[in-house]
Amino acid sequence: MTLKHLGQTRSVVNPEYALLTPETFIRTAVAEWKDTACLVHIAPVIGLGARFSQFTAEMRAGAVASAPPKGVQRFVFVLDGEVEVRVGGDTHRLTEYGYAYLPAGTDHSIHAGEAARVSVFEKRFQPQLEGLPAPEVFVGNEQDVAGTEFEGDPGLIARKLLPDAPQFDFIVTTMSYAPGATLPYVEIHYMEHGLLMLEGEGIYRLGERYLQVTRGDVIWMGAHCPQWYGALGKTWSKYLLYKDMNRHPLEPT
Ligand code: UGY
Ligand code: MN
Repeated sequence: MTLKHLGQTRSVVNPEYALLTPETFIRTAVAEWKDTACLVHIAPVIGLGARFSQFTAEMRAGAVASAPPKGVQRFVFVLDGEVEVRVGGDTHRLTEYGYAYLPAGTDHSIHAGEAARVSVFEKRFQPQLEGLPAPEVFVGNEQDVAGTEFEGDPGLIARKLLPDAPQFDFIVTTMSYAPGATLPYVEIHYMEHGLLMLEGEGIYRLGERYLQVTRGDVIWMGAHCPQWYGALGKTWSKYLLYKDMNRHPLEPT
């Protein structure tokens, strides 16, 4: 038990990574999200500077969100309840684990008839040097996405929620672990991550530390942060994972 009223927390923030646990979450208002409490977990002001933001939007019944600032892409993933995404004359109803990708400059709105909670990632779009066409609106549900074994392990299933195409400058996946399954080795890469624990629990190695993580926790991993996960408990664990992709490492993001 965390003795939060005595100043205890599992949260850790440093220049390379952050584990952010619910007892430290603060609700705030964000202009585009009406009747919504926003829990901004990750923003460029953190540590060595993330190039994206990650927040949870707690939408009250009747809440409406408008598009982010110019040049910014948005990915929304429904945690609880359902929302409607209205874009280009279409209405997409997203239920639990439903998601939508909205390219930069896409006029759209997100409506919650009843209270809903959504996880949001936003990133300023970095066009491809070759001038590929910009990515298009993409809608799906995580539960309909076929999984693939990560490095041949049937106990570790990756689901790519966005097309694996060079137009996209980030990808969002889910990683599902059987109890006892682990990442096969400590990963170190120049891409950064935002992570939300959706189900289950385990141990996350970040840098030199091994930290207990459970459903509802958020992690930021900066570029080159050593990372490894081992699933514990009796049920599968699953996390939602943002990663920048498909751009030259010398190009500014
Ligand atoms: O693909 C990845 O970067 C992923 N395996 N990383 C992670 O789960 N921390
Ligand atoms: Mn990784």
